[in-house]
Amino acid sequence: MLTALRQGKARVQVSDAVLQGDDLAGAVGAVAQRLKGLRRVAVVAPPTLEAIVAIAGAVEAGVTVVTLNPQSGATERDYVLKDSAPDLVLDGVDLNARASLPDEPPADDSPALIIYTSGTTGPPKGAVVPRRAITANVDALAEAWAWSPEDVLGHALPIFHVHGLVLGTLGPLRVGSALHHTGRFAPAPGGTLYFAVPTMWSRVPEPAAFASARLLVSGSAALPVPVFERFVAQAGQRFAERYGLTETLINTAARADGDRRPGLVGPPLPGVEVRITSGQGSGGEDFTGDEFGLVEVRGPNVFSGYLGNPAATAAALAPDGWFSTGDLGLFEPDGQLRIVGRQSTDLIKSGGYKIGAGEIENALLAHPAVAEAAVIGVPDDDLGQRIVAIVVAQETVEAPELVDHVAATLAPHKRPREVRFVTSLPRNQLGKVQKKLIT
Ligand code: MLC
Ligand code: AMP
Repeated sequence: MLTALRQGKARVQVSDAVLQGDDLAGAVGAVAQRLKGLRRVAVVAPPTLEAIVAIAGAVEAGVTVVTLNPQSGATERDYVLKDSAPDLVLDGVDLNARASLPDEPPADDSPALIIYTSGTTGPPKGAVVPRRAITANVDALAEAWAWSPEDVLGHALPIFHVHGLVLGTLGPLRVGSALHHTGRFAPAPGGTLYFAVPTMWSRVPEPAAFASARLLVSGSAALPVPVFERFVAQAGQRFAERYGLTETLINTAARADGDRRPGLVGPPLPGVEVRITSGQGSGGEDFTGDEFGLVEVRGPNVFSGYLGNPAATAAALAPDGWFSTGDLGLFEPDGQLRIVGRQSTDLIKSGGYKIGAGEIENALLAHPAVAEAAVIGVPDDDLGQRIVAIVVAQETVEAPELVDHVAATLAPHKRPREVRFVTSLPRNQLGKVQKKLIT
């Protein structure tokens, strides 16, 4: 799968640490030889050379990788490890070890990654991403963006999610472009191609610093139009926006040689089918023209299901291969997709992370001072949406204590940015919280 790495043509730099060529292939080979024969490993994945070598080694050994957010709290970590039951948890590897890479496992339906992604209620689900999804998607993106070994890819994304992992880590190891993970998001020396979430792009103090790049890519959440226009004016750059999900990897992308317009996420990638429906699944009426509806996707990029959760898989993935994204969108006359919103208000996108309201509500309810809790996403200039918790307390408690409780039990990015105390939550006659009445 990681073709360039196998050919000794990959280069990875994380902050000031570099590993390249045969040294990189040898270090990955040493991990692969150590893991060979195992079924599944969990890798603690901070953005480090060690974690990149660990993930690449497992992937090349044909072992399924469960990626762990290094900042996950005990509740989240315990859940993921119990649910995925790995043979081993890998937290750091020896970068000085060298061995040859084992024969490449066939690029088929065998699972390469299990990535945990939030749903509307309950704990996150493990999306099983097969090897063919990764190879097909990286190759389609390479074609769309003219991504080549000549590129130097710069990013600062977390490497436990699709954006920073499949596109930002496995991508360059397959394509052969150098990878420079900068730690904090900033221009990389000689950088030609950049991947980032809208929050990172909107925080860039001097867009002109990216003027010499070949292509700037934004994704994982909607890029605000003013940010797009600021980069046009100050850097002469028009972003290529692309649209994806953990379950499908990337579905549509503006092309390097195509029309790149604010608010549009491009046409479908080669080999990917995208349709807009009324939401009735494969039996539903397909929408055409300027109506918006539910976005559905089919292709080799689509996952194989949620780990150990056939009911959730069946609810999202039809037997004929169409995956229901839960996003609302429409096709522009020129064939580019516009995402206009999401079906569920219980899925919050904050800083490019998808966060389920139910998971945070459950974490808050586990705090002894909390009697009732409702979590909503509120529009936010910096994060896209920010998490706000509405809480009915049964004991005296200060907001920072509840914020820290969520950060420590789940993960810091899931913490509420604001806590509002109320005496009761608005409920309907069946007792269901009416989030639309909370603003
Ligand atoms: C703050 N911190 C706390 C805390 N308060 N830690 C513990 N307890 C508390 N109460 C820490 C944080 O951990 C972090 O530490 C620092 O303070 C700042 O936190 P933040 O404000 O939450 O984050 P910030 O640094 O502002 O990050 C913004 C961001 C981040 C954009 C860099 O949200 C991000 O990396 N987003 C990328 C998400 C992503 O990759 N999504 C792709 C999903 S795949 P520290 O040490 O970390 O600085 C997908 C498919 C697709 O969507 O299409 O791509
Ligand atoms: P995740 O579950 O973290 O993979 O998030 C997937 C979701 O991110 C999608 O369902 C969309 O709602 C959102 N998303 C990804 N890319 C874009 C984009 N370019 N524009 C708007 N929303 C996006």
